Amino acid sequence: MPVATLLPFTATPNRKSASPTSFRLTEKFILLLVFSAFITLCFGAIFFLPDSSKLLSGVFFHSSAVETNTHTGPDSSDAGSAGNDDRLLAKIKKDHEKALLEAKDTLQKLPDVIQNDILADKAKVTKESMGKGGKDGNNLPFIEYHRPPGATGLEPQDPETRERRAKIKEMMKHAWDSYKRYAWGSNELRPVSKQGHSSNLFGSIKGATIVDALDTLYIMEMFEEFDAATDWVEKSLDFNVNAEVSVFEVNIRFVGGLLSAYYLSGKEVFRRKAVELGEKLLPAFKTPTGIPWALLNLKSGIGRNWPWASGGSSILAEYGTLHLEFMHLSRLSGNPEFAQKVMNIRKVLNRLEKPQGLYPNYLNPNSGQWGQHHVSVGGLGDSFYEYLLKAWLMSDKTDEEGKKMYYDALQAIETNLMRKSTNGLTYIAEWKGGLLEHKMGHLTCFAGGMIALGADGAPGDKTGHQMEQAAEIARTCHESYARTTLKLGPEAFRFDGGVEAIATRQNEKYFILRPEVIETYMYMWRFTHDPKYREWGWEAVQALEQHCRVEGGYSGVRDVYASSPNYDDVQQSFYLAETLKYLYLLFSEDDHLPFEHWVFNTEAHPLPVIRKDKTDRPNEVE
Ligand code: DMJ
Repeated sequence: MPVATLLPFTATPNRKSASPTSFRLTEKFILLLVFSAFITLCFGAIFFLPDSSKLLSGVFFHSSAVETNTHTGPDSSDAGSAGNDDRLLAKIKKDHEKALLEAKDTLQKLPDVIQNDILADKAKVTKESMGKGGKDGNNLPFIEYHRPPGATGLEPQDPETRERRAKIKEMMKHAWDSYKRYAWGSNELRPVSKQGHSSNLFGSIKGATIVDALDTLYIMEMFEEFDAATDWVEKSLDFNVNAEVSVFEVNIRFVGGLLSAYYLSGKEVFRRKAVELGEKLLPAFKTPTGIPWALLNLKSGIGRNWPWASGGSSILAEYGTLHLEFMHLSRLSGNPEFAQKVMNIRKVLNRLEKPQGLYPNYLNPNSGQWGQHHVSVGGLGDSFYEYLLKAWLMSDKTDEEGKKMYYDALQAIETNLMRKSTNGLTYIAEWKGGLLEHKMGHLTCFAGGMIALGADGAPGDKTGHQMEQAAEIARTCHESYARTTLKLGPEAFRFDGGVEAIATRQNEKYFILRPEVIETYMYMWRFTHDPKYREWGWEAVQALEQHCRVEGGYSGVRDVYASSPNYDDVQQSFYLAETLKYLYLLFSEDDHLPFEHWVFNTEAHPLPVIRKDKTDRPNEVE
């Protein structure tokens, strides 16, 4: 049935052609009656139906106080309106005066303080808006995940390299399986006594090896193991502990490990856990200068410094090794506070006079003054320099301040600490109040890789010079291994008393599965493709297999000059995070975790470069 036939008074072609005289009088009368009833109904509707404009304004427009006042109108006959107006005027006047006073206060503040206030206000607003459900169920902003390139790599072309890489994967499997079998959930494994080991660096946080190993498992494509580790993180990784932790260690291993696992896998649980832990570390910054405490009770938020550290000082390599992780935490959480905290550290450092351009290892967080004038590119100082360079690289080379601080510091190190032995070995000594101690730590050996990584951006045509320095440091560190019985490097070696690259003190002869020398081989291989770096790496693999591998995993040894190993019975979590990862990358193609897209934190956890033109997509690199 056509619709038109159902409607009254609808002209149809037939009706149009009909003559008006065809209506009879009674029909006309009835039509008039119906028409007038309809008109009456319309009028009634105008007066009695609710005001539709008001209904609409509730749905589509938000009425403000100003609008309400306007609607009420200044000529309202409301008896109380005169009183209301007076109160309103008084309030406006008060607000105005308050604003003037605040402006006056602000003008008296230093620009730095004003900027900090603005940043703090911004952080507060962000935090509040996070609480108002602007974010997902975990109070985190939505982020579209894009995996950066090179998360996994192709098999190497050359058969020998392929075989060697496979061997390193087998070593990882042995280390991981042993940990899983004997120490699952503990921080580390005791491979000889086959039980768990808990370091007090992590308080009662558990699972350091699991979190530290996540990204190594992923890049080696050990996905079954990665899934088991992920499951443990989801169900058992707990930061609600009433215990004191090392802010630095927890940051580089746990926050760093979780961030890398997130960027490699895209699993939200890692982002959530990283941000949760990062927030728990924030109270460490509650000091008069904002230089964080070394130790923090995660429950009470009370911090302190190591009692042995120069009159309660904070340590350069600790407070200076938060930058990369905290920048990523801000990107992933939408909370600028993390970034502000680490940028403030730089501000404090840049205000201080530096002896010979060097950064002393100790800084008092209360006074903002240096403690003892000890300088080291090894323990207590090392990763501070590394993070200056990597902050610049990770910022897509926009962090000019980090860049300048790095190259200036390196120049001061070259002038004051770098020396050549009688037989031509370049080393980096330690500096104590102006006097040199001719000792180089195993930890200092990372500097070969760092200098090579920064050589390309070196100012004043120094690229070649810095590459030579890096190669010389790699050679010295290789010598420190080659001159031992076990072919593994001592904790520290000396260039005095007639020795070169040899440990002379009993308490410096141990090897705890550290990565720094292999880390430098890996960087040198990538930049030069000189086969000697792979050969040196392979020598280390053989020594590890021969002297550190035991049935229950891998152990450190107490004396690298002894004829047979005396085990320390600890499989350090960094053995899985760093040593085995750098070895694997040394025998991988260059497009596996390529340097133009990834920057390694000091625990070898890869973090993507934050592209300057992709501000809204923190993990997108292309
Ligand atoms: C690691 O935890 C990190 O590399 C840190 O920066 C220094 N020491 C250990 C490994 O030796």
